[in-house]
Amino acid sequence: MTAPNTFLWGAATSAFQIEGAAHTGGKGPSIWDDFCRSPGRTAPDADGAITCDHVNRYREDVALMQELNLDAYRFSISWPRVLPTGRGYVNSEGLDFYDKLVDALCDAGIVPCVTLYHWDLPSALQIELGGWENESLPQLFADYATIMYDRLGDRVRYWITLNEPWCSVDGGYFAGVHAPGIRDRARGYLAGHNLMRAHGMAVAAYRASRNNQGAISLALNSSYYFPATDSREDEAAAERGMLDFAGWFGDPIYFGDYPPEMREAYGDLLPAFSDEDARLLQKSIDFLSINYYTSELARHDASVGGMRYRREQFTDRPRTSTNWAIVPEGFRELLVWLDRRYGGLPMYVTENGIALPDHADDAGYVDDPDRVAYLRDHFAAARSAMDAGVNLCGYFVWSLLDNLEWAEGFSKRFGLIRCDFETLTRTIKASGRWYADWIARGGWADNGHGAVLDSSAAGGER
Ligand code: GBH
Repeated sequence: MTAPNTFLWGAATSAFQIEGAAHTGGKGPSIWDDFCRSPGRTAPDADGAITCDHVNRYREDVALMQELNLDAYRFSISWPRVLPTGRGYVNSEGLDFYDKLVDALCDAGIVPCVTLYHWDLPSALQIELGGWENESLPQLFADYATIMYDRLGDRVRYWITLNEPWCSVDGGYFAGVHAPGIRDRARGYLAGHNLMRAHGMAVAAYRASRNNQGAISLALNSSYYFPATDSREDEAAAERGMLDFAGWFGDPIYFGDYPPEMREAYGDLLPAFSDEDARLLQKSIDFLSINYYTSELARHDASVGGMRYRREQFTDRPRTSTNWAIVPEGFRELLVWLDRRYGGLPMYVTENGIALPDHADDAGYVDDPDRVAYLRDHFAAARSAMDAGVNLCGYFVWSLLDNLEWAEGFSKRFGLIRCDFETLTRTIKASGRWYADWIARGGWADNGHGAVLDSSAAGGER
């Protein structure tokens, strides 16, 4: 893929977190609908039934995107809205919804970027087949993906197969705090393995489809690990941490296998890719897609099984509502690390943002200078990575609007736009206005960081 010559500034969301209409419109249940209904697994208010009611208000939301001057919008498709039981019967009302959304975006001049799987697996596939632990899931995912390529691929040029497989496994199978709520390392590595195989097959299906003119990737997430001390042991531990985090799913989609250090450390816990799997996975991304929120510390610890490091949190940093340390310089380091390891691919930041305890005034307006500062500092860190050679082509803020933060419920607000969950009224926050202005002024161009594009050659503003 050739890098587009226009930088895309966007915002991101996901289906379960904003759509609502969880039990209407012919949609089938997902593992997240089930998880939210299991007593004690989530915050009491965690419920996907209504959330932001985006299914019924998408036109208003697209108009708000225009007010924010967005070039692009990243959203996800709910697999069980399209295929209520995950396979077989197609719910045309669900497919029509995404078709209309893409049309509305195109009419508004906003580039759609589609994620096929942002964690909301059709319940039937979990109950009947055991979910991602079943080796037949990858083919079912590729079949579903093909339905979406066929229906939307004439207008959608940016595709992301899976959002953050690291989170699917860490939350869903290691910690058990996300659906399907399992706590078992071997089962987690197996689920992660089938997620990788699903990505490989879905990319092959894309490249074989009639609508294959766009670019496809997988959204990685990673903290950056700084060594806990400047000892050589901790420096090596931090590098192992990077392989364990970013490399776990980054290496397969670029090299076709897990990092050799992980294979050595985890042995039989990591399943083997067949030659066919490896062939499909190698170079299976046209661009790198990375979601970043925070950085952590790694300390050498031989008593920790596997990769022999201990994760620690920064103690000297301000923290967000989700209790993550704010470390913009780790963002720069992460982008550079990915660029070096994965051959200088074009890169998109597909999520970055902050949850804060917003306070709305009587008119619903939120003045959120800390969100502006977070974004400004992370934009600068990304720009500095570009100065170090990273070919960054776009940046999506998480999130367009306040939404359902998974098991944490509605209290963690990430939006550029406030959503009042009683009235469903949307109000652009100060950060949203700041972002609209940032985009209007050409991003970095007029903000003291130099121009991304040579403005004289491009004939003025972007
Ligand atoms: C993303 O997950 C999701 O894609 C999105 O749906 C979600 O709403 C958004 O972020 C905000 O959470 O947790 O102490 O190990 C990102 C989740 C955040 C997981 C940072 C790893 C590292 C610190 N990641 N986290 S910790």
